[in-house]
Amino acid sequence: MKTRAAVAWKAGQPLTIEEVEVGGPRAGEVLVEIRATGICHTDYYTLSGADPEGIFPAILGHEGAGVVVDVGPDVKSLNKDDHVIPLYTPECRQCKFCLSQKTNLCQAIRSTQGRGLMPDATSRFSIAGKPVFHYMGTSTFSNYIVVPEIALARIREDAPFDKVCYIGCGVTTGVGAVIFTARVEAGANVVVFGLGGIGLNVIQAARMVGANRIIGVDINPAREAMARQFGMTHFVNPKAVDNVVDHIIALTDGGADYSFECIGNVTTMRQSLECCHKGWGQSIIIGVAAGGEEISTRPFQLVTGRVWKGSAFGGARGRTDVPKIVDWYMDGKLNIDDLITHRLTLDQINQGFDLMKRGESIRSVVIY
Ligand code: NAD
Ligand code: DAO
Ligand code: ZN
Repeated sequence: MKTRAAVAWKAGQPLTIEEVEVGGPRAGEVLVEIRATGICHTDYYTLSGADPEGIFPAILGHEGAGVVVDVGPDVKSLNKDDHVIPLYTPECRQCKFCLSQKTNLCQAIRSTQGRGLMPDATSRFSIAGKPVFHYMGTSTFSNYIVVPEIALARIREDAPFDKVCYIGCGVTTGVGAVIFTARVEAGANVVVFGLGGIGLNVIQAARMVGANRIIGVDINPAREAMARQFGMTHFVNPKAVDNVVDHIIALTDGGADYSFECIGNVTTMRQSLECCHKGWGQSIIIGVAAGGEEISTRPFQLVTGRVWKGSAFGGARGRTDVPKIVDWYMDGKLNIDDLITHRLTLDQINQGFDLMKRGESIRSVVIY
């Protein structure tokens, strides 16, 4: 069949809207009509050329929601008309990683997904007979996609696509980092570096679990008002203080119990560790730094009890946890609506990237 999709032909160039051929679902695969997709910083990271794994031409996008149109042979857990969120971190429930219960990083399809291909090492997308690569196993900038069954979370049918698409990445990444990775407890002091589409979700989850002080750090003063609405108690603009680490240590009576880096900058990653409380403070790295970047600190920071950890997709096991996060939104425990600042058509998708680059949007959502 044919679909409309925004194609990334080359790093650094705007996407163009094309008619793309989509092959039907093969064994274990599902054809999904994407109804809405968010535009995340990671799509920009890949499009910019900073992503060492970036492959072109490709159909980007990894934050979607839609409806099952057709299922291939051997698909057992999904049927036509089911509502789904595609998962760039799948959950096969059978690989060593899934069975360990220690990580959400299922490896069942990792090697082909990382090469922009389906598990049988081919692409379902083509233009004029030439293959176009998948992206993160999802490619939600296409109206129709083919996805392995293990990379789809089935969600309730009353959840609005134009809101819950954001659970496909940003909401789950921020909320999950607090709940699944750090397991922040009530009364903890939390510091969040970067108050964008991820950081604001860290903030609302910290409030949800009953954190005490929630300190937000951002160089964009326009982020303060929204962050306060989501639960931030103190704002720090690094440009307005002498030393951001000393400032946070003073604000938190010795340092953060938990800090979250939601920028992707190795300098703020160091600050995020070093503002943690001696003996127990944990720094969770969420931001993705450019290829080749390295982090550093004095090892004594770790010897004296601070912990450096990372979190991918919030530590969430997608098929298990994403439907729960949809319930939290539908029950009013999470605010997604106010984070979606712009709604666009597919033809306007490059405007979404421009808004993000100028720091004017939190989330732009493309509605098909
Ligand atoms: P965003 O652009 O919406 O937000 C980033 C925020 O950081 C902005 O408000 C910006 O003003 C602020 N900022 C930039 N430089 C700063 C500095 N030096 N000091 C303080 N604040 C600064 O981005 P986002 O969508 O929230 O994504 C944040 C990061 O998370 C990106 O690196 C993205 O690739 C990554 N990410 C990681 C995962 C994961 O699973 N680990 C998932 C999605 C996104
Ligand atoms: O299993 O090696 C692996 C890859 C896991 C990918 C996790 C991606 C999380 C960070 C990228 C940001 C996604 C939007
Ligand atoms: Zn697995």
